[in-house]
Amino acid sequence: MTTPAPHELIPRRLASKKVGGRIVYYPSVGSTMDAARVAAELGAHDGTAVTADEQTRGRGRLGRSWITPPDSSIALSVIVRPAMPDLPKVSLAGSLAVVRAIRRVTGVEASIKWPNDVLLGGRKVAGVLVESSVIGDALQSAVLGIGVNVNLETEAFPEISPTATSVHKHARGHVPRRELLAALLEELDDLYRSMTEGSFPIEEWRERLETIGREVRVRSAEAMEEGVAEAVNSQGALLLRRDDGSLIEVLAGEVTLRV
Ligand code: BT5
Repeated sequence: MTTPAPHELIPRRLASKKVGGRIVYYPSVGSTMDAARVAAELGAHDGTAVTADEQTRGRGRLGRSWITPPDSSIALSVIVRPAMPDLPKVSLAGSLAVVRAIRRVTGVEASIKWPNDVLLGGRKVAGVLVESSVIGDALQSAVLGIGVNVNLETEAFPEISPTATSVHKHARGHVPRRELLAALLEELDDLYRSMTEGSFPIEEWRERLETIGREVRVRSAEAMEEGVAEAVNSQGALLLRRDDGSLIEVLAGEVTLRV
């Protein structure tokens, strides 16, 4: 009997202690978010990672869709159970881990568009989504979802081609997904540990933010606000200086540059 070769995506060896300690792989799945949520409800360990070669119903925030065709992307969902006050940092860890992993594997420097898009050359190369399950005041579990376009030919998808990019276009050629996934899991492991130890590197995340100091328009679930993106606080919330001089804190939303 022969042992099947490990799939192209699955890392052979990881330095991680927690994140990626177990990896569940699907050739094709609706969304890794749903598969991870079910696994979390069944008691999967903290740090369990769910990944897929293809998603047929990949999703973004607020019901938007996330395109994940086969052989082209990383689709990853990680089960985490942080202390409730650390929950906002989970998505910051996601975007910072993507920046670090891309740098480690390709030497290319990505930036972050608040709150959590990862950009290369001003276009979106990765997106981050956190879904949590709370009963009463208690956080049961959260799922950190990360989608990265690795070798995706974005031109084939007119709905995203004007705004999206893929790592391979900036790294001169095909990028090994297994290596990038391994780096991503290891960086997430490092950031998750620093979060639980109270030493999350918020400054490193801030330094990658390209939004600070710019005139922006922020659309959140509640309202549309305009002003100068002045800073982010220790939880990653955006501090926006409105035209009337007042300063407001925006927890989540959509940023466009004001022209
Ligand atoms: C996000 O949402 O950016 C979060 C995306 C999270 C995807 C991961 S993949 C693994 C896990 N499983 C899932 O089902 N989801 C997570 P948002 O900020 O709402 O951005 C969504 C918008 O990005 C869409 O409306 C499109 O305009 C655009 N978009 C969709 N697919 C894209 C892609 N592959 N690359 C770049 N932009 C894309």
